[in-house]
Amino acid sequence: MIVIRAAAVTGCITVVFLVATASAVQNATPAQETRPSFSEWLAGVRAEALEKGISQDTVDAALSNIEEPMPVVIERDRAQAEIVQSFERYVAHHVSAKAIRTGREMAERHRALLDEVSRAYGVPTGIILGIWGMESNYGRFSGVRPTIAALATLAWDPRRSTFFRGELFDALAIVDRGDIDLEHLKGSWAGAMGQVQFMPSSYLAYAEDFDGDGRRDIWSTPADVFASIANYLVGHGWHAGESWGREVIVSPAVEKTIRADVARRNGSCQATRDMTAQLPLAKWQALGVRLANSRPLPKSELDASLVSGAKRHFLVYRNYDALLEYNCAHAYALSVALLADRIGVQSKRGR
Ligand SMILES: [Ca+2]
Repeated sequence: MIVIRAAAVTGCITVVFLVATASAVQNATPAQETRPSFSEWLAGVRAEALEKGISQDTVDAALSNIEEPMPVVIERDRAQAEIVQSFERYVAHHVSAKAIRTGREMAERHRALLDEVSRAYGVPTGIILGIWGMESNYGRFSGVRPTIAALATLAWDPRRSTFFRGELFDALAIVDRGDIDLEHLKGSWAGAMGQVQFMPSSYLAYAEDFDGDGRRDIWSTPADVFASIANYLVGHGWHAGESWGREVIVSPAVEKTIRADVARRNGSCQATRDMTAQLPLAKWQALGVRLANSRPLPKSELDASLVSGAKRHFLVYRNYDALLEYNCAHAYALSVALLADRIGVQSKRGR
C-alpha cells in the first residue's frame, strides 16, 4: 500500500511530505534515453484505459484536452525531497491557536454528524477533525489542480511513472463510476483529492457514502468526508477505545540510555525507523520515562514506542501507526494527534 499525500497547504509553509514505500521505489522507472512524446504516450494510456473497461466517453472527456505535461507539477515533485524541517517546528506551526479554535468551531457545527460517524467507526471526533484540519484546513482548501492532468504529468515523468500510471487509471475509474464530474475532480499537484486528500487508489478502497446518496463525495459532503477519514484509519489498524499516545518527559541521561539500549523499529517508511521498538509501559517507567511534573506513567496493557524530537518526546501506541499510514511523517501524525487532543478538551468542557 502506498500513500502519497501532500500536507494541507494551509498557510505560507510549503512543507510537503511524500511517502514512497518500498513498492513505490521498486516501481520507479529509470530515465530512458529515448522516450515517446507526451501525445504518443497519452495515446498508449487511452488504449490501456479502454482495455481496462473504462468507457470511451470517459476516456475522451478526461484525456482529450490534455496536450502537454504540467510544468508546475514536475517542479513541485522535484522540490519536495529537499525540504527538511524538525517536527517540533512543524507541529508548532500547524497546531496553532487558530487551527485549534477552528477545530472547536467545526466540532460544534458538525457535532451530531461527527458523533454518529465516531460511533459507527470507533474513531474519536477529535482525530477525524485533526486529519480534516491538516489535510484541507477543515475543507477550506483541498487543492485546485485538475487531478487527471496532474496524474498524467507524474505518470509520464519517468521518476515514479508506474505508481502514478496506476493512480491515473484509478482516477479515470472514479470518473467513470459517476462519483465526481471532471470539472470538480481537483486536488493537490500530487493527485491527492478532496477534503481528505485521498489518492485515487485510496479513494476506491476507503471512501464512504455515509449520507447514502449513492456518491462517495469527499469533495463537498461532510458526512462522506468524515466517514472516509474514519474508514481509512480503521482499514489501517485503528482500534476503537484506545488512545494514540501522549507526550512524556525524557531527561538527557535517560535518553542516552534509551539510545544505547532500545532498538529502533524497521519499516519501509523513514518515520517508522525514527522511533523505538514497542515496549510495555512498565519498561518505559523502569527506564525513567515520566509524565510531566515527574508523575509516573499510567498502567496500561498496551505497548508503546518512543518518538523523540530535539526537545519533545512522545510514547505512542498502535493507533499512532494508523495516523502514520495516512501520512508517514512524525510531524504530520503528531500534529493530528495534538490537534485532536486540544480540540477534544474544549468539546468535553462544552458538554
Ligand atoms: Ca454521499
